Amino acid sequence: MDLQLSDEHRMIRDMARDFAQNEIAPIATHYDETGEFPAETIRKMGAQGFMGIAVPEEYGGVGMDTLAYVLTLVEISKADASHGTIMSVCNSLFCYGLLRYGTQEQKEKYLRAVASGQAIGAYALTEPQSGSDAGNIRVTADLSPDGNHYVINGTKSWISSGPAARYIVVFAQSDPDAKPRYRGVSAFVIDAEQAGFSCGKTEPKLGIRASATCEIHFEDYKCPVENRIGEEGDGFKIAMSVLDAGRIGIASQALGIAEAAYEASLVYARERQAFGQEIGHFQMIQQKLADMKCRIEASRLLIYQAALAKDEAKKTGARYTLESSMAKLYASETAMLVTTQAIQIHGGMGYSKELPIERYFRDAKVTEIYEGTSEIQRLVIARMETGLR
Ligand code: COS
Repeated sequence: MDLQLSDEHRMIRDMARDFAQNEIAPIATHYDETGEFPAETIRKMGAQGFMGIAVPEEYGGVGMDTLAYVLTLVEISKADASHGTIMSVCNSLFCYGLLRYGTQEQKEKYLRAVASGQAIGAYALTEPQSGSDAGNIRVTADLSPDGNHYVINGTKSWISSGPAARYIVVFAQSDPDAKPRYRGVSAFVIDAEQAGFSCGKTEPKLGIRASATCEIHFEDYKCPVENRIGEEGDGFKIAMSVLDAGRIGIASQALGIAEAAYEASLVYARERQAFGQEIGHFQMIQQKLADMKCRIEASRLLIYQAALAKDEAKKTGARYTLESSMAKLYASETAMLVTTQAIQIHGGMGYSKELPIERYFRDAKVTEIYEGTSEIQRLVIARMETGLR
């Protein structure tokens, strides 16, 4: 694995860092406290090209690779994980799926709008009864007798960016008799401004509070046949392969959160005095810092490996499920460990809302849950390694 960043990679990372520190970091606390959606900075990120980094320029993106996306997302998440969530969903869960499986017309209409930052994209897989058991989908998509459209009915839950999204990739059962059930799932791209779509309750969340998350409802929503992504019954595999890409994004978000917490801890360890000296002199603090640093750098390597595997897969068609799950598992558990230790190092100040440390801790937790819990990542890794299901 070549660990040297190219000039181009360094350039986009530095640009993202400047943007994140100047535009996002100063407002992060406000949006965390209010839970408002940060529409203005998201619009600016769209204008910078941050919503379609690995999308070719012909479809409104920046045309860079997955490593460029990772570097950018780490910087954004370091300033504020909520902005990181919105960015990750647009890039990975929406754009990647359409780029890989969409028709030319779908790419022109929907991919371009989201990749160029003109509209927000979302991804709707989870339902009240199906989180980890993603194949157990109850939302239905019935083909009309004239074969022109599907009628979609049901509820999806925990939809990141749901209240703000214009276009959403939705997974629904188009063949309820299929055995196993996941073989009856199809994927669609829907327009939230069409009749039959509505947003339900917004989730009050522990962390990533500025990234709006809600239920969405379909009531006789008419989805034209040309909005189906892939063939009928391909939906579950499309959902899973898109999550392979998405998990690299969440791993990057987790790394950004961990870096922010670690850097704050370093500064504090150099400055805070106790027992007549800076607390960084104490071995118990040193041990924490050393473990945090090692976990962060190991996460980075796993994420870069997954990013390279994903780009390689474009040529070979191979799956990078293993690399992606390893990166997500390790980076998210690192984010939780590092933010927990960061609070400990900061003591009372870490527990106070006067510093962002407690926000990092709250934001880190979701990375062990969404886009596949740590338990699901372990299951995926073990299945890939043993070949057993
Ligand atoms: N890429 C392509 N195809 C995949 C795939 C992937 N990453 N993962 C599974 N598939 C395919 C399998 O090859 C299998 O295909 P066949 O029908 O040809 O055999 C099919 O999908 C079913 O796979 P599997 O039997 O492994 O499905 P399970 O029901 O056992 O579920 C888990 C697998 C649990 C791993 C899956 O449901 C999962 O990832 N759950 C978590 C969902 C999630 O992350 N939710 C968060 C939503 S976004 S916030």
